[in-house]
Amino acid sequence: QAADNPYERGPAPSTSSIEASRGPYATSQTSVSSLSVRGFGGGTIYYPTSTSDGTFGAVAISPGFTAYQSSIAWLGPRLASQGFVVFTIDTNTTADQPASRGDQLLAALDYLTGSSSVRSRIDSSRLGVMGHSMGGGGTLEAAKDRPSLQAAIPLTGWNTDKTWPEVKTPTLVIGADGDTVAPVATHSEPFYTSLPSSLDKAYLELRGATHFTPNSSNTTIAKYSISWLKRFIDNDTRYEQFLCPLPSAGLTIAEYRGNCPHTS
Ligand code: 9J3
Ligand code: ZN
Repeated sequence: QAADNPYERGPAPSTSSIEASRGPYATSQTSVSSLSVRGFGGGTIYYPTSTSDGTFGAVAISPGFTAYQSSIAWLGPRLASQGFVVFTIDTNTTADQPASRGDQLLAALDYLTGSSSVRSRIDSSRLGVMGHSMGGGGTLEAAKDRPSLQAAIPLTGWNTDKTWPEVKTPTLVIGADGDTVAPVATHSEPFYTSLPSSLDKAYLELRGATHFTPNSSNTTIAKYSISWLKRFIDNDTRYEQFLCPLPSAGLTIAEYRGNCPHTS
């Protein structure tokens, strides 16, 4: 790792390395029973198998309304193999609303860093949150409630609260151009616009995508999520090249907005 950044992990990235189905780290996984935790519904922890690179940042990910961790499971090994501890969770009930999902993401992070079997592998100062739909709404709630979080990524997020000026966490809002459940015009776009203009923030609108695009492997979601998590959880400026200058619209991106250069 570079002497000037103690948090940098893994080799120098390239477009192909962030688009690959797996990153440089072999991963393991362990399941967490709902019976053994309070405040969320258990889940699966994916983590780099080796301990020789030191500790890693960590990310908790919530599914959406009526859904289980299986709906976001692809992100576990995809992100962990790039050098993160990733906790895909179940919620207490599949009907839990976004504010509750936000609390549950934070409870999952507290479990991960405080009592889980992988706690010694994690740098508890470098944490992030992600989620799909109401879990994306919960991602914004978690960031609002815990400004020490280093990165937040709502995926086709859904929330009745459209305004997020309180957020201090660098946030990448990912929407889908064909979403009829959480249309970008009434969800992701106002979420993005209402975040502070001084915040490191970005809006990625997927082209040819639906509300459920984040429920299976997607290279565009993966490459920009990896870049955002690396840039803001690990302070790894080697990934800035994929975020600034802003990516252009094209085959898989309908629109991309953001503020460059990044300030944190
Ligand atoms: O988590 C989601 O998919 C939220 C979208 C939804 O169905 O909200 C209706 C109450
Ligand atoms: Zn608000």
